[in-house]
Amino acid sequence: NIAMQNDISLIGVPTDIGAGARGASMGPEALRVAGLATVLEGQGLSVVDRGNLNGPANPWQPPAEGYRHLPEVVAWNESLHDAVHAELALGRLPIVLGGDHCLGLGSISAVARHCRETGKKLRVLWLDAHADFNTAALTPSGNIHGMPVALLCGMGPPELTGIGGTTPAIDAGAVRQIGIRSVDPGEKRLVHQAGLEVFDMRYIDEMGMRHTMEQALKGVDEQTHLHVSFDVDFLDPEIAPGVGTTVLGGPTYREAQLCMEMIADTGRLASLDVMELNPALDVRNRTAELAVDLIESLFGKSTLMRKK
Ligand code: 6HN
Ligand code: MN
Ligand code: MN
Ligand code: MN
Repeated sequence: NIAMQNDISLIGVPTDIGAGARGASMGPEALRVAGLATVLEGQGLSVVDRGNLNGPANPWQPPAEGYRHLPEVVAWNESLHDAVHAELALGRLPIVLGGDHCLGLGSISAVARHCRETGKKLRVLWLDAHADFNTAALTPSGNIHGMPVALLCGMGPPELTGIGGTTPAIDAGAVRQIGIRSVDPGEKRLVHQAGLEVFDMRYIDEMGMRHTMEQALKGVDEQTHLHVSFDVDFLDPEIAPGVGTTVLGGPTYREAQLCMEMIADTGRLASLDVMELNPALDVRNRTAELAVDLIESLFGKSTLMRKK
């Protein structure tokens, strides 16, 4: 792990503006209460909590022309983009405490901009039950948390796809999706059309998490900026009930641990999103504690010292 940045910045983004259920706005505080900073410090990292960003309240309106809360989603993502970019420019490793997954747009557009500025090669691991690859024409809900990957790939309204100044913000080839098990019919066609590399649950069932992660991490080297966008609904709802859009049949505790450990082993993790945690739906902060436990592994905790 010698390559990994030691200075961590926590950025809370208390909003559920892109979600279909209220409550992800409480995610940042639940992660803090579950001990995130202390656990990272226990890994020898230096942690600064930047507190929470501010943004518009959730007006809880129905979708308009395929998007729910478009202007508010723009405002939150612009401010997150600036915050993440500022941390990266300081040479720090930002952890975004969501908030719903529409915030992946602001976060990853900033990471991509930083990669363009520094000549780094971007790899995004998208850990999720969902592909989040909808557009206004395809979405069954209008909820923008179902769209961030498509937005990053340049599909959507310019006020969102242009955040960070370059459209598309990323190339679809930079993304590896893992744990996918719920994709809407139109969204499925677009995933194929864009050539997104998806390791869905069927793949993980048949090939195992170890082989899956070997494939997803293939090509990651010393020039790579590795970004993990961790939607907590990636996990099986049996162990992670505190999310708004549960889907049966996700990775078990051991599979999720292995996933995190294999990412840690690359030593290339350079930014992280923790999204969709919904304390209003959780049971005694159990899902937040599980997320923190997995993040500990992502930052290198292993059961025994291992020679590398
Ligand atoms: N998430 N595909 C569904 C939709 O409404 O577009 C669900 C999206 C869930 C998004 O969990 O980040
Ligand atoms: Mn998601
Ligand atoms: Mn999801
Ligand atoms: Mn752990």
